[in-house]
Amino acid sequence: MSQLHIHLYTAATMNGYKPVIFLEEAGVPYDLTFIDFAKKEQKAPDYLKLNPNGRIPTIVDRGNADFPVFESGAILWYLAEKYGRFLPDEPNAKSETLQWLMFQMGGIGPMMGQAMYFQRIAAPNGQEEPFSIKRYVDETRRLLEVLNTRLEGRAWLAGDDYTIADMATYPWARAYVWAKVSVEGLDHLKAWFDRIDARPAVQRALTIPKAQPAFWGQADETEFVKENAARFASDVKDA
Ligand SMILES: N[C@@H](CCC(=O)N[C@@H](CS)C(=O)NCC(=O)O)C(=O)O
Repeated sequence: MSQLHIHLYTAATMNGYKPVIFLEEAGVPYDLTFIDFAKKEQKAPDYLKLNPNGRIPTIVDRGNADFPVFESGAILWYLAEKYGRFLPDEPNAKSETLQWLMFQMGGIGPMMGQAMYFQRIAAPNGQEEPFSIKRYVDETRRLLEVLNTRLEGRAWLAGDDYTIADMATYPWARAYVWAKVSVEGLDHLKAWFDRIDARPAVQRALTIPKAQPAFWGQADETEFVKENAARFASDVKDA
């Protein structure tokens, strides 16, 4: 039997879910290695050869001489071109898709990531920083308002269809509870959440490699918060 082309290295985080969503949506067979942060597997020398940044996700394409791709936006773009799915061919629609993909990669991800870090990792480890928390929570809310305005009168972020821009943005924006950011009044954004929540491939993807209902505000957070803060405790001490 021929080998599967795509091998995915990932974990149950916002960036980690993105390629899983693509692969499930496209119905592409793949196999997966779960990267355990508690064991620092993302910093192992062999993994760093694939992803010099020492983070997840990464893919290796066995169908392309074991070509490695890191950075979740670049992974979505690579998969979209390889499989001809979820990235329009028409130049303006393609550019719009990449604009909203970059908006996620350069804005929503970093800002929400820091809002989560200061509240969910630093604070429970004794480093309470209200100034930083306010900065990242306010900036995240502003970026979610930009998404809400964009989604007024349209179903998807770019072009006429669901694209890799939606796939990249959804796991972050949808985790607004985890970032402790309100989506009060952002009705177009909430309607877009509902549309993506309803996609069976997305529902499957959010259980692979592991379901984290606390991210999406669907579970009692107490135990998960402790576990999450403990996973990253050494990072806070080293900071
Ligand atoms: N810009 C990168 C960010 C990757 C990233 O920050 N991944 C996080 C999980 S969401 C990670 O691997 N954290 C582990 C660590 O920092 O050691 C991407 O989009 O792929």
